[in-house]
Amino acid sequence: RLEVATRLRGDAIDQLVVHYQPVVRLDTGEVEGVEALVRWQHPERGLLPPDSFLSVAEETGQVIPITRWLLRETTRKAAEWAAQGLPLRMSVNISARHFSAETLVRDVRVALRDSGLPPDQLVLELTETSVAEDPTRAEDQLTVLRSFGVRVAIDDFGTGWSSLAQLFALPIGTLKIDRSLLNAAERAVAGETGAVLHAIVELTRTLGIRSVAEGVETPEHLRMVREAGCDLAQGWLLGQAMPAEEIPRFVRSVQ
Ligand code: G
Ligand code: G
Ligand code: MN
Ligand code: NA
Repeated sequence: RLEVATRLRGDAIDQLVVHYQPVVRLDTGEVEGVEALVRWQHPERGLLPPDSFLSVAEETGQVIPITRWLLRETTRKAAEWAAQGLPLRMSVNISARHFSAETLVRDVRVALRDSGLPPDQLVLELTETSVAEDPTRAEDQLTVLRSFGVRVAIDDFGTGWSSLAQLFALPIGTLKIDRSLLNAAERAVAGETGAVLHAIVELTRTLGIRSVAEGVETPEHLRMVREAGCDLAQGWLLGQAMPAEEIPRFVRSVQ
């Protein structure tokens, strides 16, 4: 772990690559957007998943310059696709550390300004736990970000045990239902997972926010999330994360 952290401090940002996973509209089947997922193209160890280096980067604070770079890279990419007639909403994961830092607002503003991307095409994904840490500050931070016109999604919903009242008092536009719920469908009575999904979707409808089902891996998963009325879905069945060059062809092939 230490070795990895040390290496990231050098020129490793140059070795990061971004893959993009399609986010699909369940009513039309169209790709509405993509989620940016970072990987480390390590010179000796190959392509490393984010889990293997982001937790250390979070501890050292390196996650902030990494995400700053990622915001610039992904907004530029989304603006480039839009100029090619392929407008895709870009979702970027923001770590708890970055969310609680002063610099996030500036980093988002600079990325939007330099890329020219319309702000409503950028979605910041925050976990339940990072907004629950300090709800008052979270609300202030989100209000400023929302005033730019960017969208905010709560990621990994259902894993954080946060206060629902506090969570839904925040100015959020989208709820991403953690894939553990669909994973549980294989173990639990399928009807139970369906009922939970229904209840979550009802809740989002009432609150006027959109729902994304994550981890759609099988036709049965897809059937369940359609039946529950989720707005959007993501998962291996619908499209894996892929390099930027593959996105235009993928998006056109499903439309
Ligand atoms: O795509 P993958 O399964 O490898 O991602 C694993 C985890 O890493 C996911 O929980 C995802 O949210 C997180 N992750 C991926 N990319 C980023 C990133 O750019 N920033 C942060 N903070 N987390 C990311
Ligand atoms: O925490 P976050 O939602 O950002 O995590 C996204 C992660 O989920 C990525 O690492 C991505 O590779 C992974 N992922 C995407 N689709 C699926 C899927 O259908 N099944 C599983 N198990 N993981 C998925
Ligand atoms: Mn995410
Ligand atoms: Na998630």
